Amino acid sequence: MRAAGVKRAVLTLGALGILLYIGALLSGGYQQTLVADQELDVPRVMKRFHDLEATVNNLQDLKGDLDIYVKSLEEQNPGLRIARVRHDEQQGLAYARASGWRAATADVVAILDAHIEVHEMWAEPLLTQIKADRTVVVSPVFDRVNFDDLKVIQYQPAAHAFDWALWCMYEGFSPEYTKLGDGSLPGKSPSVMGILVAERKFLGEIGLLDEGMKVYGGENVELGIRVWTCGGSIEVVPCSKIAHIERNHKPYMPDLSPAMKRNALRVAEVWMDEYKHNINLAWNLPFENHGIDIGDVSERKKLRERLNCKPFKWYLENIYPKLDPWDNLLAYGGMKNLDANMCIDQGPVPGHTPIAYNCYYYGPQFTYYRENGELYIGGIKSHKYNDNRCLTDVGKKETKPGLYNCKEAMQKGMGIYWDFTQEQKMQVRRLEDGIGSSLRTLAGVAGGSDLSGDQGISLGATGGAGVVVMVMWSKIGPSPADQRMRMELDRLVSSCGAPLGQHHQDAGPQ
Ligand SMILES: [Mn+2]
Repeated sequence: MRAAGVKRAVLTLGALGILLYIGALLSGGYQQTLVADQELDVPRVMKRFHDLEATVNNLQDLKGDLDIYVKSLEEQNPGLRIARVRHDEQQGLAYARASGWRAATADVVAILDAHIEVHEMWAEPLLTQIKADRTVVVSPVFDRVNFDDLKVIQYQPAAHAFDWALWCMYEGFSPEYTKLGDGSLPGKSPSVMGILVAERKFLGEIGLLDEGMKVYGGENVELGIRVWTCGGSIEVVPCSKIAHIERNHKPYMPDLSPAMKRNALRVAEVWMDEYKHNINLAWNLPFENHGIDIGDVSERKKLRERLNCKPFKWYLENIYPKLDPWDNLLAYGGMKNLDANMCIDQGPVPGHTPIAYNCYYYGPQFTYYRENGELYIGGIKSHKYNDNRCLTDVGKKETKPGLYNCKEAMQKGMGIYWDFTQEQKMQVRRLEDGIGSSLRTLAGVAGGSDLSGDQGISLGATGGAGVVVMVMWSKIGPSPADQRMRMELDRLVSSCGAPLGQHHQDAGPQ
């Protein structure tokens, strides 16, 4: 039955090309892409490929043994033709997938991981969408297969999203979609997780994948942004299901972050316009001179120009409004008390008490200052639906500042808006209900001479004892392209130069 179903769909649209990407191997090996142009039993073939990957454990098995296996598949399935594309060295996921696309001849290509299996009738709902609109790129819904016991856990349909570091995640579909009340309808998605099905020629017209990316990561987000801004769309199709093994590690590299950073910086440079530095922020990289070679992006920039793609701002506003644009961020870095030579730190987690600590400028000391006066310690969230941890003035009687989710702090009437100018004392703004009825200053490090342990931070009335100078630093230099950042790293170690600016005058809790 399912063979007939697939064939019917295939007859409508021509042969269904299946690209299978077999991951690069442990020892920095090469990658292979199998391309099957066939009109037979897609699920069965997929399963065979999956079995193949499961049994292939070293490079040798992917040489002669693979040839024999491919041949036996063709013999068992007359009409099936499998082309294998072999690379002599590791080329990265985007390149490997693109080379499979180049070898394909069918009207539609499916780019899949090797460690998946498809459910019955997975192809038809995808092909239906593509037949109606050749510019739509579709993804099935992935069930999760445990890597250890191979149990299948059903996943609900969801949009494929990402954060500013370009890690992917699931998100609910839009409210408009939910209102329709029909969970079988395809839902719009800002990106794809990686697996995708598209009209072959359309995928080529819009630039396939960024083959300048290395190893792993980011190529799916690049595709998502590109498809949307250059005239296409992306849908997750609930009626199409596959099962995907979530591996406990990726075999091609023990630490993916160097490749992720590089690839993300390429996406930023080509597609993100005035928002590109958010990638640096998310990865804590200097805006300039970050020392990461991103390769040549000139061809990708030309592609964007040639396709006359919309600005990234349009994408943020219309396609991915849940992503916080971080456009009202004035500064980030660490915040140092010059007198005590210590930095503000989020303190123990779980917990709500920031501390003064020796400056080391890693995650727990990352500080973000927003135009509205909010000041986050210990990180900033990529999505509007996630709350940040605000430095708060808990109340008049409490002399220690707190660290609470901003919305929660607001509801409880705590002071979360701070006036800060470089080299000045930092004050929480007066609130109506009497908290901070006189402006209170973040001040004082208890036992300031002892720098060995956790130190208290306190709040005092303006002009009172313990007024300190706070310094915010940033790893980035001032960039004409981005006036948000006005501080320099060298001021951290030298004499803390120019003031941050007068930004606080027109800011406030509107
Ligand atoms: Mn995978």
